[in-house]
Amino acid sequence: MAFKLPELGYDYSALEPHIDARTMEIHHTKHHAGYTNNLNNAIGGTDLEGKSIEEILASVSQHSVAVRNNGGGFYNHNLYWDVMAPGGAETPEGELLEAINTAFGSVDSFKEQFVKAAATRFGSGWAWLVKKDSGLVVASTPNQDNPLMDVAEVQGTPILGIDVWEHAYYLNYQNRRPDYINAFWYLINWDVVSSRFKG
Ligand code: MN3
Repeated sequence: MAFKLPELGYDYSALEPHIDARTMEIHHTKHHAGYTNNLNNAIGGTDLEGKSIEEILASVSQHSVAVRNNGGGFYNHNLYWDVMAPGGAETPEGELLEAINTAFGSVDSFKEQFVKAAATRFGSGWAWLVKKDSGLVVASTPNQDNPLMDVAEVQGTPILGIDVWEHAYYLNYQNRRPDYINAFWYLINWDVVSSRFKG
């Protein structure tokens, strides 16, 4: 079974004015579709066929660069669309809120760390809220790497992530990555993040 580009479950215009419809459409139908196709091509006829994406990423150091880049790209964008789904809680609640407070002191200081990780990631990459056995941490990764990978500096389960590749914001924000990062807070569906946290 080949990996499949997911439907978003909402319109490309649903995240306006924070992320414009054209950016969403290109990001989904070109970039994410590209990672998905290239991942399928990279694993076709190998023993990775039929494995889950999580399994593939956990042993990514043993696979090709194409599997690392496109497997990461496939997984990361699935998570990104999911955590920005319209509706749901506007702030962290319940067990997730408690875990954020325990790890960072407050939601505001979590946000500060997350913004810093996203803003200071040099070049292309991602910033993450990561669930580890020891609690929550903020991390960032280059390119399409993520914390599920055995090559990642900080390993764990990503429960929130922001794409800071220029293709995620350039049409609307040009070079103003910080403005895009600030807008991201209006888009997060904390119910989705919570259920990923409970996983
Ligand atoms: Mn992207």
